[in-house]
Amino acid sequence: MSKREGVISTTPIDHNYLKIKKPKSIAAGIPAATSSMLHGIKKMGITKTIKTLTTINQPLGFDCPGCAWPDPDHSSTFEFCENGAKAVADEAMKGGVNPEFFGKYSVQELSQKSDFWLNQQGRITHPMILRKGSNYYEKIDWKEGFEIIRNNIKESNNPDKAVFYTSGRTSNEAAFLYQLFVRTLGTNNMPDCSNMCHESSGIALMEAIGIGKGTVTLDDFNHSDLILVVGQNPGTNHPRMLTALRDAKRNGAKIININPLSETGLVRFKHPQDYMKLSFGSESLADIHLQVKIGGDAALLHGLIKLQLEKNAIDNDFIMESTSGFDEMVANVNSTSWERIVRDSGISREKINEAGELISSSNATIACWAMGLTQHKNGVNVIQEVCNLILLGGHIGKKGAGLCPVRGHSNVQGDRTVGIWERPTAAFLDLLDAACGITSPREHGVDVVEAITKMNEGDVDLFMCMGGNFLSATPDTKTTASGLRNVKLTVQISTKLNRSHLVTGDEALILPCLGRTEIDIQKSGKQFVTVENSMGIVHISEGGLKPCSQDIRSEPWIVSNLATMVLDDGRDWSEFHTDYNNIRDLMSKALFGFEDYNNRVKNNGFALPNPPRDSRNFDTHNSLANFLSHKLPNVEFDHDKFAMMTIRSHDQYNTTIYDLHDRYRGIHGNRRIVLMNATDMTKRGWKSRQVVDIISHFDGVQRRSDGWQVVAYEIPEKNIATYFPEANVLVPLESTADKSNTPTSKWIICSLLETRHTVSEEE
Ligand SMILES: Nc1nc2c(c(=O)[nH]1)N[C@H]1C(S)=C(S)[C@@H](COP(=O)(O)OP(=O)(O)OC[C@H]3O[C@@H](n4cnc5c(=O)[nH]c(N)nc54)[C@H](O)[C@@H]3O)O[C@H]1N2
Ligand SMILES: Nc1nc2c(c(=O)[nH]1)N[C@H]1C(S)=C(S)[C@@H](COP(=O)(O)OP(=O)(O)OC[C@H]3O[C@@H](n4cnc5c(=O)[nH]c(N)nc54)[C@H](O)[C@@H]3O)O[C@H]1N2
Ligand SMILES: [Mo]
Repeated sequence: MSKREGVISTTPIDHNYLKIKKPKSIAAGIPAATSSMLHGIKKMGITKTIKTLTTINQPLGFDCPGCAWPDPDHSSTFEFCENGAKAVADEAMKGGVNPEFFGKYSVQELSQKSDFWLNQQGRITHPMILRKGSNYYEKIDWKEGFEIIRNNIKESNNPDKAVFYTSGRTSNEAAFLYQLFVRTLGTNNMPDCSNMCHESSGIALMEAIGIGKGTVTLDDFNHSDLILVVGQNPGTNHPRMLTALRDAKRNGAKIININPLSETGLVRFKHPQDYMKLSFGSESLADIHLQVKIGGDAALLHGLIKLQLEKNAIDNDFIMESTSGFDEMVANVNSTSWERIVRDSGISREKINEAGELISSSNATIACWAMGLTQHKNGVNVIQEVCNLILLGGHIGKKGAGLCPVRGHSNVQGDRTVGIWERPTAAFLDLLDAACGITSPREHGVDVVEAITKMNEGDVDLFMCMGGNFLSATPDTKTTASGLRNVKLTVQISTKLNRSHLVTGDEALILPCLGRTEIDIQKSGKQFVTVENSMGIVHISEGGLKPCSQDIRSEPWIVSNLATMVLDDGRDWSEFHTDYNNIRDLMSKALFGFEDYNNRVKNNGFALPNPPRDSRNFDTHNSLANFLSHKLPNVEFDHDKFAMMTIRSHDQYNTTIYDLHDRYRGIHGNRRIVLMNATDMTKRGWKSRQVVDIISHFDGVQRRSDGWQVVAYEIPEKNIATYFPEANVLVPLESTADKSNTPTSKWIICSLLETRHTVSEEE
């Protein structure tokens, strides 16, 4: 097995420059609008910028690859946000990562560049191969690439030794074909980014309400009295959600923000379009900020539930008719003392009372959440506590109310709906098998964490990724790297260069694909694809820009050609890429809720069935909504340590680094930052810019990362925050959420050591 000498797996420190400003109090507005235009113009030129920004999220345009937040029904003007525009501009870059580029830089040299630099080089233009023992990628043609994959699968002769990852940008059509290919091959080894993202939400909701998805529509925000935003930073990660929150407020709703950080977007918001109407005032959003300690949400929720019970602010009819487990839930919550609630949550009794008051007086409450809840050991449990609070008031299946997990990747929900799942249900497989004439394996496959373990055990011959950046997105970067190096062949279907192209198996392929923004022409003509947003609405996405290279292919084309080469299953796979209508026709038969798919999706799209939302029906084991209450997690740790959360800056899309700033938090030019409470710093005699090394502790094992600068920040004492993916080297592989196996990226126990070397004030 070849280990390429000198190839490193973590992001190197590129410089020590750091400028600290006051965190912003207003999100969006003119700086956001100019920032999106500038990003666009820098990366794709003026004409392309205007063309691109005017076709995002339009009925006839493409779905924004930025996030899964839904579009308003009548998007007559620009419906984009700063970060959506950045995502689009980033995809629309020129094809700089071409065979000449790969001739110039060895894999070893590339691995020593920063993530920011790698992304700046542009789009990948040709299929490339890294041959065994070689340090340079070489051009290869598509057919030879597919043959190499086929040979690997034939030699391995065991489908369970192949693992197929999916990131969440892949269209419904490509994802459906991909899972059909993988199941025909004979395995359910389909880990996906969801395993690290909203898996906890899916499991929690499935047990509680019988569907692993949220129950609100965008319109519900206009009819809501109260919106809880828990563990989510919409100003950066779902900026278009701020418009929905603003409109909700204009209609009289209140907003409660539950977060260890106040997060600019939730403080005040200024819609970029308002400038065009010459209205310059900003609007405040959150009415109450509950500055919970990291991991303190379960305690807080017990407190809020206690208050509803005390005030008898509960929907007795709904509870009697449609739910189960109420008495057990009440007994459990009553056994939690107020002392414990205040201590674990870090929030005073008065503040909790204030929030409890708003909740009890609301007739229609929506609860939104994201990674601040899912990426904890009790991720599933704490989301079920959110469900308890919502069920208690009957805030489900009625206007203006419901549960709203806010998804990340723009089609992560759709990918799961069409079958990207390592643990498919028997009902899903039965229908798939009947419609497609295959016999899918019934044994569950591996998720992300299990895949890494399997690689490290030498049990993976082929590791293929439909998008994403597996090395950097996963926990425990060094363990993941050693796993990847243990694989015979790694294959990345990608748009942009990333670290997963550099830390590879013995042999590695890069198969470059079209992005969402690009025109996709196949034999029958121009094609469109379909996606599902965070609220279960399925609609069309059609790119309008010229592809960055003639040698890249669409994801459906890649999968159907690969299947033709690898499988001998008697199916004519070529009809799928010739005309995507053929894929959708098969999906109509093979998937629940997709009847007459082609017609319905062409007709403005449609909402997938959602029994709790549509009819207050719950497809659970007892056909009732279930109160599921849990003992509080232990959030105690040694007095000299910290609980660390790893979060996103304003200038990144997951592992893609657009720039080195985090404007809303006042951080400029550097990402190796530890946000820390000033009191904790004073106790140690530290000032901002103190350089520290971070050591994480789990199960007696220490992981270390050197050279981070401390910045004083409004964060609870004993809590710190660092950026993902630089900090992933510190996230223990074995530290995962119960039931969902999601890495606990928001709960890493660390100590900080003063480094001897210091950095200059500003360079
Ligand atoms: N521009 C941009 N947009 C994106 C992405 C991106 O990287 N860039 N990523 C996309 C993806 S895949 C996803 S999943 C989403 C992620 O969207 P978010 O979930 O908003 O992303 P994170 O930065 O992980 O932020 C988590 C938030 O939870 C808070 N938090 C952390 N721990 C706790 C806790 O214990 N309790 C509470 N109450 N809060 C806590 C943090 O302070 C932070 O505000 O965004 C999507 N959209
Ligand atoms: N510590 C820590 N770790 C985390 C998180 C965290 O909060 N903290 N968040 C987790 C979450 S929520 C998620 S979702 C994962 C994200 O994990 P991934 O989805 O694996 O990572 P991304 O960075 O989104 O993937 C970026 C790459 O996708 C490719 N790409 C972009 N668009 C397309 C396309 O249209 N098609 C194809 N085929 N490829 C494309 C590009 O090559 C790009 O380099 O990370 C997780 N990891
Ligand atoms: Mo995500």
